[in-house]
Amino acid sequence: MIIYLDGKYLPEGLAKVSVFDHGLLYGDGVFEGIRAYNGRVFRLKEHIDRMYDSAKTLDITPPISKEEMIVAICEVLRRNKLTDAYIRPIITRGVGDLGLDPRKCPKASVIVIAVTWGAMYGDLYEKGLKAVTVSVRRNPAECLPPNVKSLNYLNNILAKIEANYKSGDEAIFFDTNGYISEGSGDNLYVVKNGEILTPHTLNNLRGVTRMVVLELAESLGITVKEQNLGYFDLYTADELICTGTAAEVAPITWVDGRVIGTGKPGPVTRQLMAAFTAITKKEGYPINKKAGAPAAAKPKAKAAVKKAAPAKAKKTAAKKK
Ligand code: PXG
Repeated sequence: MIIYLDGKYLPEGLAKVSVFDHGLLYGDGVFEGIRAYNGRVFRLKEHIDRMYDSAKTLDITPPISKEEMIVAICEVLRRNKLTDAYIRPIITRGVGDLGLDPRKCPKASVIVIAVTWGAMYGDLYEKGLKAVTVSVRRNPAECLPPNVKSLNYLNNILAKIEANYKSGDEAIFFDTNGYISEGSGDNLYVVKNGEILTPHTLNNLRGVTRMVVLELAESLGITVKEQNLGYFDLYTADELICTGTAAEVAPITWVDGRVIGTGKPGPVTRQLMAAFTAITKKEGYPINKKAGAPAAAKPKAKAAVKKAAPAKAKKTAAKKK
């Protein structure tokens, strides 16, 4: 596996970060989860924009531009010969000392990992997920805005731990006001009387998949309302849906012992699942240079020059012979 780390494309075993990196010491950094389908990176620009916005909120200056990040992502996919993949770009605060002060970290670090990762929930796309509400509340915006996709996922991990103990496939978070927020790694939607109801995005992550699903719902003529939702809406929903890059579009058919709707993925969920699969097949930023993706700039050019020199020398030697 080839990993991008601070300008270099390295084998997995050599891609190492410092123990003084504030990403490790304090969860001080940001990340994204992006998928590529069939040779194209889905909604790449939206993910990169969100990552740079998360970095800006945390006052981290990325050492490379958005364009350079896109080149690094495509190059990692090409070097690993991946056409369908889950991509994890990370920007950490970088190396500092053991103190908190970010001024001790002169340069942020960038990592890009890409792996093969199929459907996250396997047969649950047909059966539906069992979800459980959890007692841990989503970080309120006044403490750490859930819109920031930071490397500190302890709030989400606590939710996941609780869901695991309660044998739930996914956790459902409430915010500190008692409104539904999101899942541990996905956005949530209630379907009621043919309409989609979903929380506004102050108490959750502005999901890229959420944006796509709302566009798809509009094109399918399904009304979407962004509003506060509570336990009542959850338990009495006709259908429940969760969406995320990893989860894609998935039905929830059971919450805290209550069967949702018929107990099977409902018609609105199925429509959205099909529309989502279709859009991922036809849209996206091409990984392959020939199809329009930019070539890796400086690091690759340098390597090419270095390789070219001995090749020339060989030719000359051959001529001499
Ligand atoms: N909310 C949270 C808290 C997330 O972490 C989403 C919503 C969906 O956002 P996108 O843009 O992907 O539609 C996420 C997604 C996992 C996992 O294992 C999920 C995410 C990141 C890492 C792992 O489910 N983020």
